Amino acid sequence: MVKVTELGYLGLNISDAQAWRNYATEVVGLEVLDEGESDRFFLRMDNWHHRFVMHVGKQDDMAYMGWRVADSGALKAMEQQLRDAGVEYRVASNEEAAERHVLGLLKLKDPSGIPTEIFCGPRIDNHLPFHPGRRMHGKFVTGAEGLGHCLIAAKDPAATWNFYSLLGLTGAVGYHLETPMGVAKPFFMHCNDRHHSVAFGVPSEKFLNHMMLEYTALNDLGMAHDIVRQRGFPVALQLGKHSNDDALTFYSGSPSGWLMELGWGSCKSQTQEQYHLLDVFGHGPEATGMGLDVKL
Ligand code: MBD
Ligand code: FE
Repeated sequence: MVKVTELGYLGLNISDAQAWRNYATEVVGLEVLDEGESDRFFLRMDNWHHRFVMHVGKQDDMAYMGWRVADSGALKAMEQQLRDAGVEYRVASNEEAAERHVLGLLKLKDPSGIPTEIFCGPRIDNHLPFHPGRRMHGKFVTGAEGLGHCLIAAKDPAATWNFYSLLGLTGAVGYHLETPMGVAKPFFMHCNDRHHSVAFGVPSEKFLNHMMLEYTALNDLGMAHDIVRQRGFPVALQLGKHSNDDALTFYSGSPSGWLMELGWGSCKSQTQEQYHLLDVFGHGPEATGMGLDVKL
């Protein structure tokens, strides 16, 4: 069986380009790369040409998720795997692959309709080392662990689990959580050392509930938190430590409404299932109505 190796890139539809440029650089520490295209700019977090394509328009939601496989042979084998499972996909044209700065690309949809891309051969610009948008003590955790994780909408969690399992991810229910709408039982799935690359099973109106980016240095999480507080960005869940991945994180509202979970200190993915009722400490609720009104 072929497996994806990492969550490699995200496409994001955004309506306020200037707000995002400021937030991404001055709060999070990402680097803006503008190649003069009128409808988009890029965000970098390491030496990849980009990790985020910011599509400027009228909407605010995730546009697509890019899952990497090792090479063109693995991409061919993934095609067979999708065909055997009866999952529709399309081999992208050379122009479409070039648009993503990758060597090979498939396009399909997950069971909730989230545009999904499977690719090999990303462009890595080692001649253009990552330059953070604000001072940073360390870096972002990427490498073999991909860009971070996303909590996404899943209309049918069982079908969603089947789909991401077919892509090669592994995982299970990680919590039983109290919400205003009853008990949520979110799934957490991984494809490398990162504890989880995708999670779902919390009611979400948008494709994207939150994305999590991880700092190597605790000081950078502290700085992000200071800047969020100084500038008065809404905080949905205060600083706290998750029970499943051990990460110290907080959730602030992005200029697009979805949450940004910024964190530090996550443990690696686990081989055995376990579930939790509550987090270790913190993650107290603050700004409500931002998609994560759960008791952690
Ligand atoms: C996470 O990253 C998360 O977003 C939630 C809700 C619970 C555990 C880990
Ligand atoms: Fe998360």
